Parts: sequence; C-alpha cells; structure tokens
Amino acid sequence: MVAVTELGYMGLTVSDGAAWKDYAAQCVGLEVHDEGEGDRFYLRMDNWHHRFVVHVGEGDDLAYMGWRVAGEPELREMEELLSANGIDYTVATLEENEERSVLGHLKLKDPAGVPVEIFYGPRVDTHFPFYPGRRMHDGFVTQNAGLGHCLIASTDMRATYDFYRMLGLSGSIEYHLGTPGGVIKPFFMHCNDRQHSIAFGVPSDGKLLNHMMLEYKSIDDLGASHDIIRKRQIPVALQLGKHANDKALTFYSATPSGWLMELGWGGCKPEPQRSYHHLDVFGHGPEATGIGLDVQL
Ligand code: MBD
Ligand code: FE
Repeated sequence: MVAVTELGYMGLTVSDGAAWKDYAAQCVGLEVHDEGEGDRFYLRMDNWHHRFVVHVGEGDDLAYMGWRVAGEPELREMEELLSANGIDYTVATLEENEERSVLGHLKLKDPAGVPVEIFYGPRVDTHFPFYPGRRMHDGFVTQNAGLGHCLIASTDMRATYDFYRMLGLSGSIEYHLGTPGGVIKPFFMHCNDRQHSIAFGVPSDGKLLNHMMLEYKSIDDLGASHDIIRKRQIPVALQLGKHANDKALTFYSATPSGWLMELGWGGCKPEPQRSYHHLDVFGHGPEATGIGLDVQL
C-alpha cells in the first residue's frame, strides 16, 4: 500500500512579513531566503530549496501542508487510492509544480478543510547548504523525519483519523488531558522516524494551525532559542518540559501570527504498540493562557 513518507513542506499566510523574517532568523535560527517575488519568501532548514513558503498578505494561518511520496508511481497510486475512497482532488499543472518546486503534486482537503498537498520530487539545492539565520551549534532534525510536526484543527476526530490513516499514517489517541472545558483526547500520527508528524483533537480557536514543532539536533540550540525568546519577552504558553509520548524536551511560545511554535530537542521514534498518558514526564507548566493550548500536561 502506498503511504506518505514525510511532512515535507508547509505554506503559511502571514500579515507581517518583516516580523516573521526577524522571528524566524533570530528566535528560531531558520534561514530566510527571499527571491524578490514580493508576495512571498522562503524559510530553509536543510539543503531543500525551502521547507516553508511564507505568503505575505491576508491572514495568519496554515495555507497548506505538503506530504511526500517517493516518486511518480506512488503519486499515481495515491490518485487511485483517493478515487477509490471518493475523495476529491486535482492534479497540479506544470506551472503549479514549478511554483512549489516539486516534480508533481495533488491538491485536496482533509475533512476539516485543511489544504493538503501530496507531492514527489522536491527541489534539493545541494550547492546551497543551509546557512542558519543566527549563530547555531548544529542544524535541525529533518532527513528521515520530515520538517517537524503540526497540530491542526479537526471538526470530526474520527473522520480526520480515517483520512490520515488512508494517506498511510499510523497512531492513536495518546493523551487524556484536562482543560478548562473538560477532558480532551488528542490523536498523534506518524509515517517515519519522527514519533508524530501530525496531531489533532485540541479545540481550535478558529485557526487551522494550533502549533508546529521544529527539532534541533543540539540541546544547546534549544537553550539559545529559549534565552532569546525569554529576553524578548515573547509569551510562553507552556514552559520547558518533556513529553511522555515523543520524549522531546520542548517549550511553546507565540509566533508573530499568534499560533504557537514548539521548539524542541531529543524526540524519539514511534513505538510499534499504542499507549496513552495523563501527564508529561516533567515540566510544561502553563504560563501565558488564551493562546491555544490551555492544557494540563
Ligand atoms: C506534543 O508535541 C504536543 O504538542 C502535545 C500537546 C502533547 C504531546 C506532544
Ligand atoms: Fe506538539
């Protein structure tokens, strides 16, 4: 059975491009790559042409997620799978593929309306190695783990689970968490060495994107980001702590778009069998409330 292999790229809409360039480079360490198109710029994490397309204009949310398959035969198999499941999709034109810097892709929507793209053949610029936006000890964990993970909105958790299961991801509910509105039971799903590439089941405040997580290879880069974000007094929703599921040491702070960035280090691979947790290993104490993640971890 065909299956996606990684969360390969993401598109974001942002209202303040200048704030995003500064935040991405100085707080996170991403490489800002602007080709002078005016309405967009790129963020790099490795030698891919880009991992993020930042569309400057209206809105502050996720524009699309790009899920990778190995090659053209796999994309064809994906088309057959989507057709067999009655899912509407369009095949991208040559111009659309050039715009995304991929050899081929399909465009569709998940059950909550999140724009999903399934692609093969990203542009990899081996002549143009990653050059971090600020001084860094080491780079980001990508390779066989994709760019990171995101927590997206879901209106029907079973439908969302079935949809991503169809794309080839595995997982389950991994927490029962206390919130001001009652217990929530979020899902976490994986398709490679990253313990989860997608999560859903946290009530949405109207945005498609609750948070995204990027992982450093060195704990020192996580520490440096934490120092910079603290020094800038950027709101921190959940303090440093270690997750029970992926074992990553992370903290969550606000991006210039309002949704949260989870920066982390030390994530593990998925386990073959499912389990769930009531609390994290340690930390993740709540701090700034009302920015999307008022959960008792
Ligand atoms: C995560 O990455 C996360 O965002 C939450 C809420 C719980 C466990 C792992
Ligand atoms: Fe997360």
